[in-house]
Amino acid sequence: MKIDILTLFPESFAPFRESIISRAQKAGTIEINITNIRDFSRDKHKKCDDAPFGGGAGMLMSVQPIYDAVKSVLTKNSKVIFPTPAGKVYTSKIAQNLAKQEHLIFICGHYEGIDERLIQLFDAEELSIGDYVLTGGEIPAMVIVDSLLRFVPGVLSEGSLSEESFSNGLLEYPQYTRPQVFEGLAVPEVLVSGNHAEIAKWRKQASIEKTKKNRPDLLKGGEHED
Ligand code: 4GY
Repeated sequence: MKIDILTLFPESFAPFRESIISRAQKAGTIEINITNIRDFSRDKHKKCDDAPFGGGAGMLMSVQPIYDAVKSVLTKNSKVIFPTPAGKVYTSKIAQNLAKQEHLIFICGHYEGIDERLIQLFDAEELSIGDYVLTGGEIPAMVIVDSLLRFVPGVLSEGSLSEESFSNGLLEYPQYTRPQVFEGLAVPEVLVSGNHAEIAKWRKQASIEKTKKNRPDLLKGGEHED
């Protein structure tokens, strides 16, 4: 999978040179390219913002530099993503579908946003990572890329996927490691019993309890009785 990220702040993607993502890049499973939108400004001062028609506070990103930046990476198999609080809420299910794409292009917005015609022209998918407003699209782009990579074959070690939160519609069960008693708190006895059937039962029940407490909205479907 190839991922192009278009941004006015390429330095903010420094964390991408670390950890899991760079390992996946080295393995050749994915390729991530960062493009500076400012390189596409035709203005003599490399200006990349402009006032909105209709007036109001703040500036928009100029349309031409973004248009040319997208054009410079676009192929017939590209899918363009625009992270915005005005988008459809991003979920693990959307991550799994994005992971099947050959090429993703992220437009990172800044200031008050981008010209709506860019959404139209590139049939961009508007995705929101949650109901709050950040100062730019870089962090949401990183969130989306980081979270979809686990669904690209070969990026995560096999097996680390299936028991995580959301894979079964429930939150992850509580986990414990050594020591068996810490600050007077003991690990649930069943987890040290060696009885794998009982452990699986306990984990399912604990997942349901955790979901009831933290995310009751996830239980609305009613599949998980108890
Ligand atoms: N929430 N989910 C989000 C965001 C910042 C101005 C457009 C979000 O996805 N993006 O808060 N983005 C804005 C800043 C330009 C993006």
